[in-house]
Amino acid sequence: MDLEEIAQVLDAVSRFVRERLVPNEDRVEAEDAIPHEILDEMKAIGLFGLTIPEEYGGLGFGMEAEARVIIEVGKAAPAYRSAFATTIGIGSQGIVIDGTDAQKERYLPRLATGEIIGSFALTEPGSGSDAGALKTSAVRDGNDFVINGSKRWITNAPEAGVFTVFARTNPEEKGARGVSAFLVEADNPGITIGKTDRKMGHHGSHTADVYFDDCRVPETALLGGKTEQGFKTAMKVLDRGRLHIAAASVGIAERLIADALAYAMEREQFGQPIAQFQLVQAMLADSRAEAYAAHCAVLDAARRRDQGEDVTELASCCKLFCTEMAGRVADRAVQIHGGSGYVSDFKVEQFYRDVRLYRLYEGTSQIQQLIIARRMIKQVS
Ligand code: COS
Repeated sequence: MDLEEIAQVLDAVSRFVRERLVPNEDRVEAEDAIPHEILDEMKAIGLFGLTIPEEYGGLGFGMEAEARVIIEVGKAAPAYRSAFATTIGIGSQGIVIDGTDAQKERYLPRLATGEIIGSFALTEPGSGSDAGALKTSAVRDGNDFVINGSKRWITNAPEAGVFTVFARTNPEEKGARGVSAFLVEADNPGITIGKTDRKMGHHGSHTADVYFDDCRVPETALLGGKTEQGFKTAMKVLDRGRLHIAAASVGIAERLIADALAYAMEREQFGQPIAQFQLVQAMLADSRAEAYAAHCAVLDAARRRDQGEDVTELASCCKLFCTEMAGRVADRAVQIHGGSGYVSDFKVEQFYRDVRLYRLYEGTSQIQQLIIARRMIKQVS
């Protein structure tokens, strides 16, 4: 896509956010579901195919264009983005980056239209931050692999059509090296989806455990046709995913700032709008400055990724800074709203809960710090 076409998509997405997503936010929160008609509209705009290559029916957006779209969509309740985010991100990028031609042909066209939802099954009850310690096993049996184990908090598991599942094929190797990735279809009789988790926020976006009980898949389900490459695939996918979450954090921060400013201009105390008070202005100004820095950082790292740079360190810098920034901005937005920020009549109460997740998933802030520092040390040793 050329720049003009990307600008047209961005324009359509901005309009969609204002006219369709924001007005339906209370409904999504109350019903814990994205309305079907909105999902259909997302598919029609191309959101489910945003990052899938054009030859497989997607829009083929690079990282910068994706980040720009996600900043826009991020200005509405986070559950909307989550509906398509795993399909364009962690649930498809393993196939895009490392899949065989046959795997690409089998899944990418249906992912791009939203006909099937892609999901990413890495985390387990016993392995979260230490992803390489996962215990789910995949044992070769003739031309098949048999998968056993369980996965935890898997986003979009109840809706998924295909899971990228990480399982240990080499039991001798306890760490990251023994892990392989498989594409497992949700209608496989060896899969059971647990009950949908009750969460602090992100209502309308569903997570659940996924259980594999003698789940038999053909060897063609092995991602890229190679064993023991799964952990690297996961890390490559997460490099992109972390920039995506950073962009989403920028979007929600910009929304919270706009809402807090509007409230501060309207709410009067001591005979004047509270926006006239310097202590309120300080909260607005700090939020604006931090969101601006975060916006610039995520676009810079995204552009570098598009130019072929290794952005592992920068992706972690962006994930760390942008998600922590969104947490601070949400906290100030509640403070500016005062008591109104603590009741659910205004959206800040919900967004305050929603943004908390950004500092946890796709690697906690502490994991990002660890990745950044490890890279810094490696560069000088
Ligand atoms: N791209 C490509 N390869 C990568 C990579 C990346 N971004 N990051 C690591 N690798 C490779 C390493 O080079 C290493 O390869 P070799 O075995 O050939 O040396 C291999 O992967 C293992 O890497 P490492 O030794 O760094 O693994 P660790 O077990 O120490 O784990 C962390 C590293 C902690 C960074 C990783 O487990 C992690 O990201 N944890 C968080 C998981 C997460 O985000 N979970 C959220 C689930 S999705 S919602």
